[in-house]
Amino acid sequence: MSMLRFLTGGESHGVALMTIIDGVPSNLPLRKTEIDRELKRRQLGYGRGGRMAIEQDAVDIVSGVRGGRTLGSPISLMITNKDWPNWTEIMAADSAPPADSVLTQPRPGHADLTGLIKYGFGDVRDVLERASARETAARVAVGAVAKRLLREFGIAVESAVLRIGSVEAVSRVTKPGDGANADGSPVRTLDKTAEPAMTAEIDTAAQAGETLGGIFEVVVFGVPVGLGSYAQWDRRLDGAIGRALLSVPAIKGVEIGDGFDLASRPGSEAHDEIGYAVDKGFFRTSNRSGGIEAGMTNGSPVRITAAMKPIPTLGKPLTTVDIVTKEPATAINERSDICAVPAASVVGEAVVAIEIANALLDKFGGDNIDEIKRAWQASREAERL
Ligand code: EPS
Repeated sequence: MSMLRFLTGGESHGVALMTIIDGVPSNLPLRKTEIDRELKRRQLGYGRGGRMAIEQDAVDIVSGVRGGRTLGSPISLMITNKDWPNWTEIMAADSAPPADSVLTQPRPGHADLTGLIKYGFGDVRDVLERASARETAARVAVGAVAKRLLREFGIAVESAVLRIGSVEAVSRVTKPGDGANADGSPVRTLDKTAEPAMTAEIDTAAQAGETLGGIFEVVVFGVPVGLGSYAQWDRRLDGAIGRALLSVPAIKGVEIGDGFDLASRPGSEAHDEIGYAVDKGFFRTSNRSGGIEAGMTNGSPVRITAAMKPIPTLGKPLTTVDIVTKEPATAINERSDICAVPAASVVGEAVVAIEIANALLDKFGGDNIDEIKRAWQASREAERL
């Protein structure tokens, strides 16, 4: 089920990144500044590379918004690549790239080699331009629209970094506003003790020609009961969230709630017991499930963690094979980030927001925002049985 649909297009060093979002209801207040704020957050983070010094990502709203409100028509967004003027020859649409620009040494861990084989190319650039994590800027723009929709219903999607390399943070997102607090940290952690150790580990990695991965969490506050469904596999919200996060470049693992840790516990310590109070209705005494049971939100905050592998473009490149000579070679080393976990946490918020917004529209429907609010209000009253 997809009420909210979108595609992205654009190469990392092409003219621009684009997206068309279909299914956003009418009369939703939406401003360019709100989208730009999210794009800016994605660019930040200690350990990012030279490209982020060039770009100042900002959106052009091309369609679907008039007078600061959505029209219910497709919303087309464009993020121009500031770097494009430096790439007009190599990335030209209608003339061959210079012969000396051809890249033939694929990076282990990136899309390069498999992409070359799959699409029948002889230049790694034909693959890396689209496989680049720059695409996530477009998804963050879509996520900003989804977040704006969710805000109308008091739903907030927040995140923080829990690990960078070997350094673990103990503080977690526990209340609305913690995500904004994490924005105040160069590594988006809430753990002030871990922060200097994290930045030091990034410095050490940079000196060694290394890159670093990590773990971040995304928490959604204010979710109503019953987003998603057990009735059909592709309506299970945990499945949709898992897919969305695993489709972000370099994400290799996703946990909902206590995730892998639940596997080693007895059943009596793995679930969330049910209580009832007149003032707040049904509630859970814990949140081990991460707010999702049987593919549906149960009213507790939705809590997700995701693991990011280290970026495969290394200052000290790995061994590969030149696709022309078939001789051992060192992998190409485009400038890159040392660590992009803080940025990935912002991307994580975006893709989760899109899935929650999609599930919300699926449940409450409606062409305009007021219609949806009426259905949402009726459902909230029904939560108490
Ligand atoms: C990125 C832009 C890219 C990379 C990075 C993410 O820019 P460039 O290739 O010009 O340096 O910095 O992409 C990767 C790390 C990757 O492996 O693809 C961005 O906008 O986020």
